[in-house]
Amino acid sequence: MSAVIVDAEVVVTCPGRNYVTLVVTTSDGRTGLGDATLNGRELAVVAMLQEHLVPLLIGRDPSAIEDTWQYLYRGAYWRRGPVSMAAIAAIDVALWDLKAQSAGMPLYQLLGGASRTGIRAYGHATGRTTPELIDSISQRVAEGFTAVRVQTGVPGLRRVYGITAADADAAESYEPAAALDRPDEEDWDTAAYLRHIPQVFAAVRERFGDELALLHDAHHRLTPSEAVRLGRSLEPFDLFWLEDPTPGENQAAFRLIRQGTTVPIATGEVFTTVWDYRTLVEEQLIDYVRSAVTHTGGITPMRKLLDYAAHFQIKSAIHGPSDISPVGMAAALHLDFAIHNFGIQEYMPHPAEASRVFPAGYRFERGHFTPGDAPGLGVTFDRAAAAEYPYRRAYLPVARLRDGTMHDW
Ligand code: EZ4
Ligand code: CO
Repeated sequence: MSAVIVDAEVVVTCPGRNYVTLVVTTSDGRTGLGDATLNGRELAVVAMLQEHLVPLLIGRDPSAIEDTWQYLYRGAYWRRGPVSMAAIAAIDVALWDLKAQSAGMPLYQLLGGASRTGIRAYGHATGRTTPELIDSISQRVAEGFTAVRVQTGVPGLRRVYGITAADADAAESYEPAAALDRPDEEDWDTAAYLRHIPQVFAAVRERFGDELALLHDAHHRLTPSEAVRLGRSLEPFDLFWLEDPTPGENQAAFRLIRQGTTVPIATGEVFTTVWDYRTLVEEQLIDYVRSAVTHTGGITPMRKLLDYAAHFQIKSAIHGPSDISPVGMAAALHLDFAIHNFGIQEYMPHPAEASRVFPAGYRFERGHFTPGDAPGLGVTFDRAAAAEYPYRRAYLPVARLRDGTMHDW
């Protein structure tokens, strides 16, 4: 008789930040890992898994990945949404991990094999002032990165998205999800931002030359016309992309941006299905798909989404913040390695404690990753180490305008 799923355990751990991990065990004693981390809403996914999805897995055939995905997605009646799709993603990735382990192959082999020798990644640079930012970019370049996301403080604003707080450890604080009772508050002034950014990119280009790829994340802050103004003002500095210029719920807004500027556009880190991309892809309104394997239902739908995008000359740029665990990062790297339309991979280092909890086989060298050749995802989960770091409630910040009005973060 072929193996069945006998257990699926959900483990929450906080090695520097919260992670939700699914451990699927089969009757022949194999285990597969999935990442179900949804930053700031972690326990909602835990409940979705423990209360609703794990009971459906027990006794199922672990090799029937597509059928299990359809069973959980169509079978719920209530489709989409980040909580459901993160829960389904963890199951899907754990089943791919199991299948690749049984085959004795690294997962990328099951996805078609290597399409490249290395996975180009971009690192993160941040500074409250331009000299501080230049130092930060220099560090990334010294580490081997050939592409860097550049975020900067804005004069007159206390704290904005992506900027290290004065009292924080710069290496780990791009994502300020903080263990506080209430979200931290950042301030925002679009006019000040639009005035400041072009001179920052001028200084960065001047200092680092033409070759270094520069990326920037507007983090959903702008209207389409403001995005056009920003895009145009950055055209002389040859950006690799402008990310999330405007909130993505209204896909048609991207038509206005596309008509107004030639800056390449990346979006989708908060999207959860292919439907969120339909207008963007069919009308070629974006250049890069930012979805995370962890938040978009796993490897199964991500492969379909990226193959669909490929037919419209749109490339991958899988979300890789430190709130995706090394399990989710490994899943992204295997997919990156196999698909044809790979663009770039985001990389934000995990806290050092997280590397203890999730020993991973992927490697970073000269700005590029390789997923490793261990069977499956190539990541293990140290349960004893995980138990040393209990969950801590944490929230992402919010942003307010100068008069106190809530704005998009
Ligand atoms: O703010 O992952 O491009 N990366 C990003 C991230 C997101 C966080 C949210 O959980 O915008 O830093
Ligand atoms: Co982003």
